[in-house]
Amino acid sequence: MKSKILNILKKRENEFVSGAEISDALNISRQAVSKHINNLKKQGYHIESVSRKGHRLLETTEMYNQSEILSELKTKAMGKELVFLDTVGSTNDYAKKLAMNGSDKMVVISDEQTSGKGRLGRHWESEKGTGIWMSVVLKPDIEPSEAPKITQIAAASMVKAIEEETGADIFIKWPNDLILNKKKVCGILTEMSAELGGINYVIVGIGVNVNQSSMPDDLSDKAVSLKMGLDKTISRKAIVLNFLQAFEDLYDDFIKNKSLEKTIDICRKKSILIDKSVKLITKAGTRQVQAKDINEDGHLVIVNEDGKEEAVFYGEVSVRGLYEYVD
Ligand code: BT5
Repeated sequence: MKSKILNILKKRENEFVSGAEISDALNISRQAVSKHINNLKKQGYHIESVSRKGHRLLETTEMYNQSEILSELKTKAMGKELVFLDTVGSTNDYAKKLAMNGSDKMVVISDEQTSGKGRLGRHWESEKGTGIWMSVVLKPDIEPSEAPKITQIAAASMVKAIEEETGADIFIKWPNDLILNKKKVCGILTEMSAELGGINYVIVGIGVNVNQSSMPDDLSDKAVSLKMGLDKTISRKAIVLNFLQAFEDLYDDFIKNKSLEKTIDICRKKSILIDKSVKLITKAGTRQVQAKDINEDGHLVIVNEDGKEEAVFYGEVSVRGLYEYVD
């Protein structure tokens, strides 16, 4: 309801809208209107309320919260159930607790993470008020072995989302990093709970560095924010909205039409690995190979030490000149 009131005030920004008009439009009491307006004020909205005139929104600075996102979200289902937190350990862990009872396509966003995590238990730096720290809960009826494709769908969707909003040229470092100016601007952590019968849920965690003015010393040679790269403040809300729309489109295409074509098209065009000599790091060891393609299943195609092609499902890749890696 708060987001509906916000929408009415936004459409008539700087104009007074009477409490009676809002209560008629939304079929709620005048007292309920006042209560919601007060809550919006507490959230930080600059709303002026004058008796016999009504309420007007004087907003200028951008707000990033649940009502803001829901009031503009146009997806069918993705993110319609949205949990927005001020602070949390990890949105992935929080989403996991809600996943069994929560709905498919539910989203958890936090303004800060105190123990954000990357793959293999690594730390993910998630400073307050600067980045997008978000997890999507999915309940797909697919084989567990297909779950890594969802990481590719998320990567392609986030490239689209950032490029649409900023005009920046973003690249994908298979399987889970997005790159701006040769440094990491976004990481994706896909976790899954599955049994023999199939998948219980998949959590796709996405971290985007948006408005940090600098990165911590230990990351400064490999990490960057959109603001640092583009020299301007970027709207986190706009990127979240773009992402949820793009992700819904590409994910539904995969689940309903069994098609990964649009996703792979983006992953190929935007790959920073194709045609490069790369170090492939897997549990079995480190290999120096040539990256050739991303295949239709989202696997990395490499030319191996014997000159033969191989599809790689999982691993880490390091590239000369990226993240300052020099052999
Ligand atoms: C990732 O792991 O890139 C996955 C990151 C996923 C973060 C999201 S935020 C929302 C959700 N909730 C969570 O708790 N996590 C997800 P990996 O490929 O393992 O990369 C981790 C490495 O990236 C670290 O070891 C650092 O070197 C580096 N790193 C840490 N924080 C970073 C940051 N903010 N930006 C860029 N690089 C970072």
